[in-house]
Amino acid sequence: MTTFAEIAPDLEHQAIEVPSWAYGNSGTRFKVFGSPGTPRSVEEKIDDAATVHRFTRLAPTVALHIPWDMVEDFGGLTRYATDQGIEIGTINSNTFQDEDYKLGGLTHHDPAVRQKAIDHHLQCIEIMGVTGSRDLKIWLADGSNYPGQADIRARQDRLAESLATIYQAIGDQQRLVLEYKIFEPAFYHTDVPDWGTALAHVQALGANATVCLDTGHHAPSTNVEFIVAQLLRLGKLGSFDFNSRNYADDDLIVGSADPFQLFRILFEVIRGGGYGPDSEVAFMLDQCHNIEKKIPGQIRSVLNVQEMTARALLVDREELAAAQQAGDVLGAHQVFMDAFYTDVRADLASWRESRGLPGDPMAAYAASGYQEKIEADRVGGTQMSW
Ligand code: PSV
Ligand code: MN
Repeated sequence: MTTFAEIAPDLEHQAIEVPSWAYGNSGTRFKVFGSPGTPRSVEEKIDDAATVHRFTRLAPTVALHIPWDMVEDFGGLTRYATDQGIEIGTINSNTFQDEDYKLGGLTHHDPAVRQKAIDHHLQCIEIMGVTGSRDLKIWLADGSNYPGQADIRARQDRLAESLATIYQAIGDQQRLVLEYKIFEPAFYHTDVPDWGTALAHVQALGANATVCLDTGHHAPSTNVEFIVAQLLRLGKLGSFDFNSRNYADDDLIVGSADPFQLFRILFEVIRGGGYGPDSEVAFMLDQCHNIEKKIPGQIRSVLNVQEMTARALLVDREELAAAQQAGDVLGAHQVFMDAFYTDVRADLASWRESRGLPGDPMAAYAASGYQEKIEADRVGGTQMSW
Protein backbone atom coordinates (compact mmCIF):
# COMPACT_ATOMS: atom_id res chain seq x y z
CA MET A 1 0.00 0.00 0.00
CA THR A 2 1.39 3.40 -0.98
CA THR A 3 1.50 5.89 1.92
CA PHE A 4 0.60 9.57 2.01
CA ALA A 5 4.21 10.45 2.88
CA GLU A 6 5.33 8.79 -0.35
CA ILE A 7 2.95 10.74 -2.54
CA ALA A 8 3.11 14.11 -0.73
CA PRO A 9 5.99 15.48 -2.86
CA ASP A 10 3.90 14.90 -5.99
CA LEU A 11 1.16 17.16 -4.67
CA GLU A 12 3.49 20.12 -5.10
CA HIS A 13 2.96 19.91 -8.87
CA GLN A 14 -0.73 20.62 -8.72
CA ALA A 15 -1.96 23.75 -10.51
CA ILE A 16 -5.61 24.28 -11.36
CA GLU A 17 -6.66 27.22 -13.51
CA VAL A 18 -9.78 29.03 -12.43
CA PRO A 19 -12.19 30.67 -14.90
CA SER A 20 -12.82 34.40 -14.61
CA TRP A 21 -16.51 33.75 -15.34
CA ALA A 22 -16.90 31.75 -12.13
CA TYR A 23 -16.66 35.02 -10.18
CA GLY A 24 -19.33 36.79 -12.19
CA ASN A 25 -23.05 36.20 -11.89
CA SER A 26 -24.40 33.21 -13.75
CA GLY A 27 -27.57 31.22 -13.91
CA THR A 28 -29.85 29.25 -16.11
CA ARG A 29 -32.24 30.26 -18.86
CA PHE A 30 -34.73 30.75 -16.05
CA LYS A 31 -32.86 33.29 -13.96
CA VAL A 32 -29.48 34.82 -13.32
CA PHE A 33 -29.35 35.72 -9.63
CA GLY A 34 -27.25 38.63 -8.46
CA SER A 35 -25.17 38.23 -5.34
CA PRO A 36 -23.52 40.76 -3.05
CA GLY A 37 -19.80 41.26 -3.62
CA THR A 38 -19.82 40.16 -7.27
CA PRO A 39 -17.01 41.80 -9.28
CA ARG A 40 -17.82 44.84 -11.38
CA SER A 41 -14.58 44.72 -13.36
CA VAL A 42 -12.03 42.25 -14.67
CA GLU A 43 -9.64 43.49 -11.99
CA GLU A 44 -12.10 42.53 -9.26
CA LYS A 45 -12.44 39.07 -10.81
CA ILE A 46 -8.66 38.79 -10.66
CA ASP A 47 -8.72 39.87 -7.00
CA ASP A 48 -11.11 36.99 -6.26
CA ALA A 49 -9.12 34.47 -8.28
CA ALA A 50 -5.96 35.56 -6.42
CA THR A 51 -7.82 35.05 -3.14
CA VAL A 52 -8.53 31.42 -4.05
CA HIS A 53 -4.82 30.96 -4.72
CA ARG A 54 -3.80 32.68 -1.49
CA PHE A 55 -5.85 30.25 0.61
CA THR A 56 -4.93 27.10 -1.30
CA ARG A 57 -1.75 27.67 -3.39
CA LEU A 58 -3.51 25.57 -5.99
CA ALA A 59 -4.76 28.13 -8.50
CA PRO A 60 -1.88 30.19 -9.87
CA THR A 61 -3.63 31.21 -13.10
CA VAL A 62 -6.98 32.60 -14.21
CA ALA A 63 -8.54 31.99 -17.62
CA LEU A 64 -10.10 34.92 -19.45
CA HIS A 65 -13.02 34.98 -21.85
CA ILE A 66 -13.07 37.46 -24.73
CA PRO A 67 -15.05 39.72 -25.00
CA TRP A 68 -16.40 39.27 -21.44
CA ASP A 69 -12.97 40.21 -20.09
CA MET A 70 -12.08 42.75 -22.73
CA VAL A 71 -9.93 45.63 -21.45
CA GLU A 72 -8.06 48.43 -23.22
CA ASP A 73 -4.69 47.53 -21.80
CA PHE A 74 -3.90 43.83 -21.48
CA GLY A 75 -0.30 44.64 -20.55
CA GLY A 76 -1.63 46.56 -17.56
CA LEU A 77 -4.04 43.75 -16.70
CA THR A 78 -1.20 41.22 -16.85
CA ARG A 79 0.85 43.34 -14.44
CA TYR A 80 -2.18 43.74 -12.21
CA ALA A 81 -2.57 39.95 -12.02
CA THR A 82 1.12 39.49 -11.22
CA ASP A 83 0.85 42.08 -8.43
CA GLN A 84 -2.00 40.04 -6.95
CA GLY A 85 0.16 36.88 -7.09
CA ILE A 86 -1.35 35.09 -10.07
CA GLU A 87 -0.99 35.02 -13.86
CA ILE A 88 -3.34 35.15 -16.79
CA GLY A 89 -3.82 31.72 -18.33
CA THR A 90 -5.96 30.41 -21.15
CA ILE A 91 -7.78 32.79 -23.45
CA ASN A 92 -11.28 31.56 -24.36
CA SER A 93 -12.89 32.81 -27.53
CA ASN A 94 -16.59 33.55 -27.79
CA THR A 95 -18.55 33.18 -31.00
CA PHE A 96 -21.89 32.52 -29.40
CA GLN A 97 -23.27 35.86 -28.30
CA ASP A 98 -23.31 37.96 -31.42
CA GLU A 99 -26.40 38.15 -33.64
CA ASP A 100 -24.29 37.23 -36.65
CA TYR A 101 -23.52 33.83 -35.15
CA LYS A 102 -27.11 32.62 -34.98
CA LEU A 103 -26.41 29.93 -37.58
CA GLY A 104 -22.80 29.37 -36.67
CA GLY A 105 -19.38 31.00 -36.61
CA LEU A 106 -16.38 29.11 -37.94
CA THR A 107 -18.71 26.80 -39.86
CA HIS A 108 -21.17 29.42 -41.13
CA HIS A 109 -22.31 29.15 -44.77
CA ASP A 110 -21.65 32.88 -45.28
CA PRO A 111 -17.92 33.56 -45.79
CA ALA A 112 -18.29 37.02 -44.22
CA VAL A 113 -19.53 35.57 -40.93
CA ARG A 114 -16.80 32.94 -41.02
CA GLN A 115 -14.22 35.65 -41.53
CA LYS A 116 -15.63 37.62 -38.61
CA ALA A 117 -15.30 34.55 -36.38
CA ILE A 118 -11.77 33.92 -37.64
CA ASP A 119 -10.82 37.55 -37.00
CA HIS A 120 -12.12 37.25 -33.45
CA HIS A 121 -9.75 34.34 -32.88
CA LEU A 122 -6.86 36.26 -34.40
CA GLN A 123 -7.61 39.06 -31.95
CA CYS A 124 -7.56 36.51 -29.11
CA ILE A 125 -4.12 35.33 -30.28
CA GLU A 126 -2.89 38.93 -30.24
CA ILE A 127 -4.12 39.27 -26.67
CA MET A 128 -2.30 36.03 -25.79
CA GLY A 129 0.90 37.61 -27.06
CA VAL A 130 0.50 40.41 -24.53
CA THR A 131 -0.73 38.34 -21.57
CA GLY A 132 1.84 35.57 -22.17
CA SER A 133 -0.94 32.98 -22.38
CA ARG A 134 -0.08 29.63 -23.88
CA ASP A 135 -3.52 28.36 -24.82
CA LEU A 136 -6.32 29.55 -27.06
CA LYS A 137 -9.33 27.49 -26.15
CA ILE A 138 -12.05 27.21 -28.75
CA TRP A 139 -15.49 26.00 -27.87
CA LEU A 140 -18.05 26.39 -30.63
CA ALA A 141 -21.77 26.81 -30.25
CA ASP A 142 -22.07 25.82 -33.92
CA GLY A 143 -24.58 23.22 -34.94
CA SER A 144 -28.17 22.84 -36.07
CA ASN A 145 -31.57 22.16 -34.55
CA TYR A 146 -33.37 20.29 -37.31
CA PRO A 147 -32.50 17.49 -39.71
CA GLY A 148 -31.88 18.99 -43.12
CA GLN A 149 -31.35 22.48 -41.71
CA ALA A 150 -27.67 22.49 -42.55
CA ASP A 151 -25.15 20.60 -44.66
CA ILE A 152 -23.33 18.92 -41.81
CA ARG A 153 -20.62 17.58 -44.11
CA ALA A 154 -19.89 20.98 -45.67
CA ARG A 155 -19.75 22.48 -42.22
CA GLN A 156 -16.93 20.08 -41.30
CA ASP A 157 -14.98 21.23 -44.36
CA ARG A 158 -15.52 24.88 -43.50
CA LEU A 159 -14.55 24.24 -39.91
CA ALA A 160 -11.30 22.58 -41.00
CA GLU A 161 -10.52 25.55 -43.22
CA SER A 162 -11.31 28.13 -40.54
CA LEU A 163 -9.28 26.30 -37.93
CA ALA A 164 -6.35 26.02 -40.32
CA THR A 165 -6.37 29.79 -40.85
CA ILE A 166 -6.44 30.41 -37.10
CA TYR A 167 -3.75 27.82 -36.48
CA GLN A 168 -1.37 29.63 -38.81
CA ALA A 169 -1.31 32.51 -36.33
CA ILE A 170 -0.55 30.28 -33.34
CA GLY A 171 3.03 30.85 -32.18
CA ASP A 172 5.61 28.14 -31.46
CA GLN A 173 5.02 28.44 -27.75
CA GLN A 174 1.25 28.60 -28.06
CA ARG A 175 -1.45 26.00 -28.52
CA LEU A 176 -4.89 25.81 -30.08
CA VAL A 177 -7.10 23.70 -27.83
CA LEU A 178 -10.38 22.50 -29.32
CA GLU A 179 -13.25 21.64 -26.98
CA TYR A 180 -16.07 19.29 -27.90
CA LYS A 181 -19.63 19.14 -26.62
CA ILE A 182 -22.39 16.74 -27.52
CA PHE A 183 -25.26 19.23 -27.46
CA GLU A 184 -26.43 22.75 -26.63
CA PRO A 185 -27.13 25.39 -27.74
CA ALA A 186 -27.66 23.35 -30.91
CA PHE A 187 -29.80 20.33 -30.19
CA TYR A 188 -29.85 18.21 -33.35
CA HIS A 189 -26.17 18.22 -34.19
CA THR A 190 -23.14 20.12 -33.00
CA ASP A 191 -20.15 20.63 -35.25
CA VAL A 192 -17.65 19.35 -32.67
CA PRO A 193 -19.74 16.87 -30.74
CA ASP A 194 -17.14 14.42 -29.46
CA TRP A 195 -13.49 13.71 -28.82
CA GLY A 196 -13.14 11.85 -32.09
CA THR A 197 -14.20 14.85 -34.13
CA ALA A 198 -12.03 17.17 -32.05
CA LEU A 199 -9.12 14.79 -32.49
CA ALA A 200 -9.60 14.57 -36.26
CA HIS A 201 -9.45 18.37 -36.52
CA VAL A 202 -6.48 18.93 -34.23
CA GLN A 203 -4.55 16.11 -35.85
CA ALA A 204 -5.00 17.78 -39.21
CA LEU A 205 -3.71 21.05 -37.78
CA GLY A 206 -0.44 19.92 -36.23
CA ALA A 207 1.60 19.47 -33.09
CA ASN A 208 0.42 22.61 -31.31
CA ALA A 209 -3.24 21.70 -31.54
CA THR A 210 -4.82 19.55 -28.86
CA VAL A 211 -8.19 18.57 -27.41
CA CYS A 212 -9.96 20.03 -24.37
CA LEU A 213 -12.02 17.54 -22.41
CA ASP A 214 -14.86 19.21 -20.51
CA THR A 215 -16.14 16.61 -18.06
CA GLY A 216 -19.73 17.82 -18.51
CA HIS A 217 -19.91 17.45 -22.28
CA HIS A 218 -20.69 13.78 -22.78
CA ALA A 219 -23.74 11.57 -23.02
CA PRO A 220 -24.80 10.04 -19.71
CA SER A 221 -22.77 6.95 -18.76
CA THR A 222 -19.88 7.82 -21.07
CA ASN A 223 -16.67 6.35 -19.72
CA VAL A 224 -14.77 9.64 -19.55
CA GLU A 225 -11.60 8.09 -18.12
CA PHE A 226 -11.31 5.95 -21.25
CA ILE A 227 -11.25 9.12 -23.35
CA VAL A 228 -8.57 10.50 -21.05
CA ALA A 229 -6.48 7.37 -21.49
CA GLN A 230 -6.87 7.42 -25.27
CA LEU A 231 -6.10 11.12 -25.76
CA LEU A 232 -3.05 10.89 -23.51
CA ARG A 233 -1.88 7.83 -25.38
CA LEU A 234 -2.07 9.83 -28.60
CA GLY A 235 -0.39 12.89 -27.07
CA LYS A 236 -3.45 15.03 -27.76
CA LEU A 237 -4.97 15.76 -24.37
CA GLY A 238 -4.35 19.49 -24.02
CA SER A 239 -6.59 20.45 -21.17
CA PHE A 240 -9.47 19.67 -18.88
CA ASP A 241 -12.49 21.75 -18.12
CA PHE A 242 -13.51 20.26 -14.79
CA ASN A 243 -17.01 20.48 -13.44
CA SER A 244 -19.75 18.17 -12.25
CA ARG A 245 -22.84 17.28 -14.23
CA ASN A 246 -25.95 15.33 -13.39
CA TYR A 247 -28.17 15.80 -16.41
CA ALA A 248 -26.63 18.23 -18.88
CA ASP A 249 -23.83 20.80 -18.96
CA ASP A 250 -24.58 21.65 -15.35
CA ASP A 251 -21.20 23.26 -14.53
CA LEU A 252 -21.54 22.36 -10.85
CA ILE A 253 -18.65 22.00 -8.43
CA VAL A 254 -16.21 19.38 -9.67
CA GLY A 255 -16.27 16.19 -7.61
CA SER A 256 -19.43 17.22 -5.78
CA ALA A 257 -21.83 14.54 -7.01
CA ASP A 258 -19.43 11.85 -8.18
CA PRO A 259 -16.00 12.05 -6.56
CA PHE A 260 -15.37 8.49 -7.75
CA GLN A 261 -15.56 9.59 -11.38
CA LEU A 262 -13.08 12.38 -10.65
CA PHE A 263 -10.82 9.82 -8.96
CA ARG A 264 -11.03 7.51 -11.98
CA ILE A 265 -10.24 10.34 -14.36
CA LEU A 266 -7.28 11.49 -12.27
CA PHE A 267 -5.99 7.95 -12.02
CA GLU A 268 -5.87 7.71 -15.82
CA VAL A 269 -4.21 11.13 -15.97
CA ILE A 270 -1.47 9.96 -13.63
CA ARG A 271 -1.21 6.55 -15.31
CA GLY A 272 -0.86 8.20 -18.71
CA GLY A 273 1.84 10.72 -17.68
CA GLY A 274 -0.55 13.67 -17.70
CA TYR A 275 0.32 14.82 -14.20
CA GLY A 276 3.62 16.24 -12.97
CA PRO A 277 6.25 18.78 -13.90
CA ASP A 278 6.75 17.39 -17.40
CA SER A 279 3.08 17.21 -18.31
CA GLU A 280 1.56 19.66 -20.75
CA VAL A 281 -2.01 18.94 -19.68
CA ALA A 282 -3.72 22.04 -18.33
CA PHE A 283 -6.18 21.51 -15.50
CA MET A 284 -8.94 24.07 -15.56
CA LEU A 285 -12.27 24.55 -13.94
CA ASP A 286 -15.20 25.50 -16.13
CA GLN A 287 -17.83 26.18 -13.55
CA CYS A 288 -20.44 28.62 -12.43
CA HIS A 289 -21.83 29.31 -9.01
CA ASN A 290 -25.45 30.20 -9.52
CA ILE A 291 -26.72 29.91 -5.96
CA GLU A 292 -23.68 29.40 -3.73
CA LYS A 293 -21.03 31.96 -2.87
CA LYS A 294 -18.52 32.06 -5.66
CA ILE A 295 -15.12 32.26 -3.96
CA PRO A 296 -15.77 29.44 -1.49
CA GLY A 297 -17.29 27.53 -4.43
CA GLN A 298 -13.98 27.82 -6.24
CA ILE A 299 -11.96 26.96 -3.13
CA ARG A 300 -14.11 23.84 -2.61
CA SER A 301 -13.53 22.91 -6.27
CA VAL A 302 -9.75 23.08 -6.24
CA LEU A 303 -9.69 21.22 -2.93
CA ASN A 304 -11.86 18.48 -4.40
CA VAL A 305 -9.41 18.08 -7.27
CA GLN A 306 -6.50 18.02 -4.84
CA GLU A 307 -8.17 15.43 -2.65
CA MET A 308 -8.97 13.08 -5.52
CA THR A 309 -5.48 13.58 -6.96
CA ALA A 310 -4.01 12.49 -3.63
CA ARG A 311 -6.24 9.42 -3.57
CA ALA A 312 -5.42 8.57 -7.18
CA LEU A 313 -1.70 8.89 -6.42
CA LEU A 314 -2.24 6.41 -3.58
CA VAL A 315 -3.14 3.60 -5.98
CA ASP A 316 -0.35 1.08 -5.60
CA ARG A 317 0.46 0.75 -9.27
CA GLU A 318 2.86 -2.17 -8.78
CA GLU A 319 0.33 -4.17 -6.82
CA LEU A 320 -2.32 -3.24 -9.37
CA ALA A 321 -0.17 -4.35 -12.30
CA ALA A 322 0.68 -7.62 -10.55
CA ALA A 323 -2.99 -8.39 -9.94
CA GLN A 324 -3.89 -7.44 -13.51
CA GLN A 325 -1.10 -9.64 -14.88
CA ALA A 326 -2.27 -12.52 -12.74
CA GLY A 327 -5.77 -12.10 -14.11
CA ASP A 328 -6.98 -11.45 -10.56
CA VAL A 329 -10.12 -9.50 -11.39
CA LEU A 330 -11.32 -8.76 -7.88
CA GLY A 331 -7.82 -8.39 -6.45
CA ALA A 332 -7.05 -5.65 -8.99
CA HIS A 333 -10.37 -3.99 -8.34
CA GLN A 334 -9.67 -4.01 -4.61
CA VAL A 335 -6.27 -2.34 -5.00
CA PHE A 336 -8.01 0.40 -6.94
CA MET A 337 -10.87 0.78 -4.45
CA ASP A 338 -8.57 0.73 -1.41
CA ALA A 339 -6.98 3.95 -2.65
CA PHE A 340 -10.33 5.53 -3.43
CA TYR A 341 -11.68 4.77 0.03
CA THR A 342 -8.64 6.19 1.81
CA ASP A 343 -9.56 9.36 3.68
CA VAL A 344 -6.71 11.80 3.04
CA ARG A 345 -8.30 14.89 4.58
CA ALA A 346 -6.31 14.91 7.85
CA ASP A 347 -3.04 14.20 6.02
CA LEU A 348 -3.75 16.95 3.53
CA ALA A 349 -4.53 19.42 6.32
CA SER A 350 -1.20 18.72 8.06
CA TRP A 351 0.62 18.86 4.74
CA ARG A 352 -0.89 22.27 3.99
CA GLU A 353 0.03 23.55 7.45
CA SER A 354 3.60 22.35 6.99
CA ARG A 355 3.74 24.64 3.98
CA GLY A 356 2.39 27.68 5.78
CA LEU A 357 -1.14 27.27 4.41
CA PRO A 358 -4.37 26.95 6.34
CA GLY A 359 -5.15 23.29 7.04
CA ASP A 360 -8.79 24.02 6.26
CA PRO A 361 -8.90 26.68 3.53
CA MET A 362 -12.72 26.79 3.55
CA ALA A 363 -12.81 27.68 7.25
CA ALA A 364 -9.88 30.07 6.89
CA TYR A 365 -11.64 31.93 4.07
CA ALA A 366 -14.88 32.13 6.07
CA ALA A 367 -12.96 33.58 9.03
CA SER A 368 -10.84 35.96 6.93
CA GLY A 369 -13.42 38.71 6.49
CA TYR A 370 -12.77 38.87 2.71
CA GLN A 371 -16.35 37.99 1.83
CA GLU A 372 -17.78 40.61 4.19
CA LYS A 373 -15.34 43.17 2.83
CA ILE A 374 -16.22 42.67 -0.84
CA GLU A 375 -19.92 42.63 -0.01
CA ALA A 376 -19.55 45.97 1.77
CA ASP A 377 -17.15 47.54 -0.74
CA ARG A 378 -18.58 46.45 -4.06
CA VAL A 379 -21.64 48.58 -4.08
CA GLY A 380 -22.77 50.36 -7.22
CA GLY A 381 -21.55 49.72 -10.72
CA THR A 382 -22.67 46.80 -12.84
CA GLN A 383 -22.00 43.31 -11.61
CA MET A 384 -20.24 41.16 -14.17
CA SER A 385 -22.29 38.40 -15.65
CA TRP A 386 -22.64 36.43 -18.84
C1 PSV B 1 -20.40 26.15 -22.88
O1 PSV B 1 -20.79 24.84 -22.77
C2 PSV B 1 -19.12 26.34 -22.12
O2 PSV B 1 -19.38 25.94 -20.79
C3 PSV B 1 -17.98 25.58 -22.71
O3 PSV B 1 -17.75 24.46 -21.91
C4 PSV B 1 -16.81 26.52 -22.68
O4 PSV B 1 -15.65 25.95 -22.19
C5 PSV B 1 -17.33 27.56 -21.73
O5 PSV B 1 -18.70 27.64 -22.04
C6 PSV B 1 -16.72 28.88 -21.90
O6 PSV B 1 -16.90 29.34 -23.23
MN1 MN C 1 -15.90 24.00 -21.07
